[in-house]
Amino acid sequence: MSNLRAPRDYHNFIDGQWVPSSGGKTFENRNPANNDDFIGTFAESNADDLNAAVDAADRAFQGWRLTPAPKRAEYLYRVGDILKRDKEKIAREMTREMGKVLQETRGDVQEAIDMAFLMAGEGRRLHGVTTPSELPNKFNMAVRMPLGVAGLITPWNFPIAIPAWKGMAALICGNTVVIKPASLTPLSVIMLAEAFEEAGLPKGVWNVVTGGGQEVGEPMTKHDKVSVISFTGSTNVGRDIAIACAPSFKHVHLEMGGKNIIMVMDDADVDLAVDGALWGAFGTAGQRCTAASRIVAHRKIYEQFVEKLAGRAKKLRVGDGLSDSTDMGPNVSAGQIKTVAKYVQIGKDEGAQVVAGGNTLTDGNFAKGFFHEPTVFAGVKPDMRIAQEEIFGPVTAVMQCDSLEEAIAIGNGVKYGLSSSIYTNNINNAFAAMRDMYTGIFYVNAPTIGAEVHLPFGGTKQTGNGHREAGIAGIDVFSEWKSIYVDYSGALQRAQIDTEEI
Ligand code: UN1
Repeated sequence: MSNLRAPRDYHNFIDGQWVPSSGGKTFENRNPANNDDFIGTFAESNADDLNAAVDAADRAFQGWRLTPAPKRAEYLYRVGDILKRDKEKIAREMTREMGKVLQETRGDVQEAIDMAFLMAGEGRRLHGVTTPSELPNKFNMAVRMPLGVAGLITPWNFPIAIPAWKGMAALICGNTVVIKPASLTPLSVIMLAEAFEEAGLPKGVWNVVTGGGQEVGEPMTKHDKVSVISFTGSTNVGRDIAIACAPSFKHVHLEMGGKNIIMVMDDADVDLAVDGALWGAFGTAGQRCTAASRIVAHRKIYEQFVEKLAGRAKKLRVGDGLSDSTDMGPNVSAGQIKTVAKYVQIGKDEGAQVVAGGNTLTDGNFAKGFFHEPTVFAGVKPDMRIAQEEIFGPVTAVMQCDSLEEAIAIGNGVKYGLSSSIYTNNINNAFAAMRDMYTGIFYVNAPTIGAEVHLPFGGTKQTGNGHREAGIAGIDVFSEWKSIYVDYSGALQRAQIDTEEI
């Protein structure tokens, strides 16, 4: 632990300054693997703090908007380099505040680095459209313009990657940013702000306000000067945000729940599918929007698959994510552990069988953290609550099917549509599932997790509201189209009227 930061008071980052909340309130942040490990206090902000940050972002907007995009990109390249240099340090602090194992927090920082570089590259593209006019001596094009102040509300499960997905896209398009990180993982976003500060980003372009959803998030969704909100979190909170943004027609991008499925066909490489299911279900202790919380296995390989999966799940080593010998870290909070335990009970009451795990861990080293065993339910029916509702913990529900068609019907039979996957060696099955699964992300012979930053990320149905982040799709959220017509004929030319009939 010696190379971790000493506890201290962290402040908001507003207009290039580190400032405490105007109300003087703070909240504590502790390690979910060991509650005695105190990380520091953070500003418990209020609407005045949020207003100050939005005013700073609004003042900075004109200068930033008019900074050429390739110049804006230079700051992003610099931030990418700083994150690369500090990757290990940031990853360790992130494991300490969020719990997932070090390999995964390194991946989280890497995702932020990748996004910084991807969006920096966009600074020399941000392509628009040029197209012929229907009239002579007239030039037509459509260009992207920024919206203004972007309000970002980000989750705790990818504490730096998701802020970077949203933030890098917002900045390269010429928007300024106010971000409210999840209260369970504020330090990761503070560390990102430190990188922006070191990169010399102009003051007011990136602002961080820590604190609660009601105190900071809600006023953000209602603020006149915030033009777009981008949120990742639960479907219920996403709905409230959409409603709060509706009266002012604020743009809103929502990335919400998932109930992702792995389909294992009778012609699959079963051992490969077991590897994928373990990683998909128990990576990040199941706390990913993309987690494989459902599996459907063909009747012919079902028994074999369940036995192997349960055997491997029992062998996963649960513990402190900072230790090299840990495969799966704690859940992020007491509340999260309670939800997991509640759903395990629901699954038992519904008649599903626990074939691995099933318990909260409270003895010895586990006593001071929020640990739960990797848990596999078998004999699950598609309409059971554990097969329908997002749990966001280390629990997966295995079902049985007789055909690809049935697997697809089960797969699509939930209210979410984020990610899905098939294990098969039959190319026809793979292509049919690729076409018919109504999810925003689909994998063949890989689990439901593992999205890369240069492809669109998001989902259908109650997972999203039609937008995507990451890739080029990510810049659609943070830019508006302006269609421009330049008439150099010297005469009045009327579209649709002064065109010659042929
Ligand atoms: C999330 O689950 O909220 O594809 C994000 C993945 C990661 C991102 C997940 N690259 O699982």
